[in-house]
Amino acid sequence: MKGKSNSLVGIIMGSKSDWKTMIHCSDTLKKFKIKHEIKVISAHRTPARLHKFLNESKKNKIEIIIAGAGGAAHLAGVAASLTSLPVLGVPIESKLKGLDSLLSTVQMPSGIPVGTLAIGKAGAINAALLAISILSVRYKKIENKLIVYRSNFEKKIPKKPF
Ligand code: RP5
Repeated sequence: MKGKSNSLVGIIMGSKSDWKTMIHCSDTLKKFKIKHEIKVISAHRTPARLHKFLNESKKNKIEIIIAGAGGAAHLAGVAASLTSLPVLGVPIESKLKGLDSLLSTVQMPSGIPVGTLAIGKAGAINAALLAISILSVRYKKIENKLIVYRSNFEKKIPKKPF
């Protein structure tokens, strides 16, 4: 049974400035009609908000957390330490072109994993697609949509480069 929010995915991001990247994650989930929550939550600026959100996520039966953050991007890692839900991390493009964000998100020491995607827009889209793929194990309707998406995606790839 779903929780009162009905959302399957929770998207969090360290700053409002991350929205221009994370909107692509939300748009991809929307294409699959997957309900999701979107919040600005920072591990260092709003730690209490992070705790509250993750506690409520469990109660609201959210199944996957997607966290986008830039710079010293510890949001996904801290979120993963506070929940047993799968956490996908999107490194936001930063002053250092996102390399700092990528390393901060991907280099989790063993024990608390973060499924880290690519830097920026591609990562935001792929985080949604990976969440969809995880959900498709349990939800047949989502699996069917993913099969159609993949088949259409393949058709869009030209056979020749010219
Ligand atoms: C991080 O710091 C955020 O995730 C954002 O990518 C970065 C910069 O934040 P702002 O200074 O734009 O608010 O916590």
